[in-house]
Amino acid sequence: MPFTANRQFKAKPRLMASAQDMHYTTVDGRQVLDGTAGLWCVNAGHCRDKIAHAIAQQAATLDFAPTFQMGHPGPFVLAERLAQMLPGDLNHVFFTNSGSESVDTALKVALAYHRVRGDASRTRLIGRERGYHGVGFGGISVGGIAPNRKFFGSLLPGVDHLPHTHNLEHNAFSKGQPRWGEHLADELERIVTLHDPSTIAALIVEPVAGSTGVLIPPVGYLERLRSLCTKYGILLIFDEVITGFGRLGKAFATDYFGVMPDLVAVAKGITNAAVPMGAVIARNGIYDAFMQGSDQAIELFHGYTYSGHPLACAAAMATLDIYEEEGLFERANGLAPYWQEAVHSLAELSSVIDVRNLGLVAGIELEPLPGKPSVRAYECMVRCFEQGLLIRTTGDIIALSPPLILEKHHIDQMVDLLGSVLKHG
Ligand code: PXG
Ligand code: PLP
Repeated sequence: MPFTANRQFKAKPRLMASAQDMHYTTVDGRQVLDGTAGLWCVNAGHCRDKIAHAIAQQAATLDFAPTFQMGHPGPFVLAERLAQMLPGDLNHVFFTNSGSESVDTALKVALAYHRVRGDASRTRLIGRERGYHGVGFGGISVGGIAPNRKFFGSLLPGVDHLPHTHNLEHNAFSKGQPRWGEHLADELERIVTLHDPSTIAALIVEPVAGSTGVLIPPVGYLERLRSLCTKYGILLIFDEVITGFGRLGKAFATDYFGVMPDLVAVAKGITNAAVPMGAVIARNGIYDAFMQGSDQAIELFHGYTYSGHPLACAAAMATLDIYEEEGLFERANGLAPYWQEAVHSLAELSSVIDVRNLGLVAGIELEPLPGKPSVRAYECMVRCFEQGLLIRTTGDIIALSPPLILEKHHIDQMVDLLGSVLKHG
């Protein structure tokens, strides 16, 4: 099993049998409120009819068409739609099947972009400590979660990392964006000076770091990264695998923060997780740089058998319809203040050392049990699951990221149950 204590799990499994809207039903017939939208991905709630029908119809009409030198209309229609959703000239889409593939695709496009423009010395990639960019070799190289890296050799060469922005001393219990930490973006200037700007291809960051335990960017920080990237000719990649499709109460983090990246990696919420899919969206200038020379030449030597799979395209179109028809991003935005106050009510518990939030995401950091890191949060997750709430934990941090269809009473229920488990076990 992925990222799971296999023997522990198999001794006492937690298995879901079905799901509808805000709830899972376990194999033993218990209802569990979904506090995590699956794994940050079921943004429209579970088993939506419209998506199920679209997939079924597509499977019966065109199951697959070859992707190399052939195609079908799905990805073109979906690409148009995504280009309209994304701001500015983020207009060109390359489809993948996961967030990890999106990250590898974005990094490869960035490297190739500089090369096709005759700037082939730009080969270095910059990530950030505690960053999660999936599990491909590119993603773990720019990623900054030590256990995800240390078992796997020397990774990609020529990678450097910014410091992370987490600081409890300055920022504990911030509501929304913390005020302290903008200056941490200036570390990019130090890295650029060390390696020389002419060697650096791209910087990749999660606008809000999710997997590592919900780290909200300080006020001004992303803006400063953008201006340094522009100053030094470095492409800025936003990994919006979690922040995309309404998590922050806007379609994308680029809208929320008003900061324009050059490339955006998405996955998860693009299909409401009903069929695996990811995508990379590039600005016009990047696309145009590849569309030079002979029109018989392949412009980008990259792609997957299942890029733009018909079932994924059908699921994505139906998902985007639901987001739009039900105004789910606006809904998330409207609920965010209530969500903020609710999750911050947990701050009074003695085991809680930080609460942080933005949009419909929250991180609740617990004081680790002496000598037993991660145990307190893991036990809390198990208790919550037994009592009917799904949460996600990483180390001693609890992450909440519910489907955007939730109601205020679901928020109350989540916070009450979690508070009670933290208090009484
Ligand atoms: N980038 C980001 C920012 C992600 O959050 C990926 C890339 C990789 O996507 P795939 O589809 O290859 O898993 C992710 C995925 C967690 C958790 O523990 C987070 C993710 C996946 C599974 C668990 O919070 N994020
Ligand atoms: N390995 C082999 C032997 C293959 O033939 C292919 C694709 O044709 C791959 C890996 C890559 O698979 P995918 O395109 O599904 O990523």
